[in-house]
Amino acid sequence: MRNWAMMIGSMAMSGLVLAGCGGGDAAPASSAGAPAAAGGATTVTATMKDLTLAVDKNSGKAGEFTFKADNKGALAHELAVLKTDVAADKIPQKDAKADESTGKLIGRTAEIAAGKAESKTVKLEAGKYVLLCNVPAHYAAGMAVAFTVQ
Ligand SMILES: [Cu+2]
Repeated sequence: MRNWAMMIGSMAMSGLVLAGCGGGDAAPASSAGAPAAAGGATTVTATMKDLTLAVDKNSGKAGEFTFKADNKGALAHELAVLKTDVAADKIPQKDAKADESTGKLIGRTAEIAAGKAESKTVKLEAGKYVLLCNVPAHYAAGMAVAFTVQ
């Protein structure tokens, strides 16, 4: 967690001060202005570059997940959570994008400018998901990763 100090700062700002929480995975971290539900949310950090997408974990237990999308690239990116059994690199494409209608879109961030980060909290049931950036041509370039919920 390289942004630990930053997250502590934003949690303090939003009043989410941890009291004796020992669980690294369960820390309700989020960007300022979008506090995660208290307790229990699994935080997944997605780091985006031009044009890659990497996550600090690729699975978790059913429940609330806070995806923190950190855009370290020079282009604008987004993070979408799609429920699908299709492999991350095999989603059919339409108009230079992954065809989200082939799965179930659970949520997405707004488009994130270069150097910015945005968090999205969603509730996920057990199953297979793909995390992707669906800015035109970015999915085809490889901005997608599999995510499993147990
Ligand atoms: Cu992108």
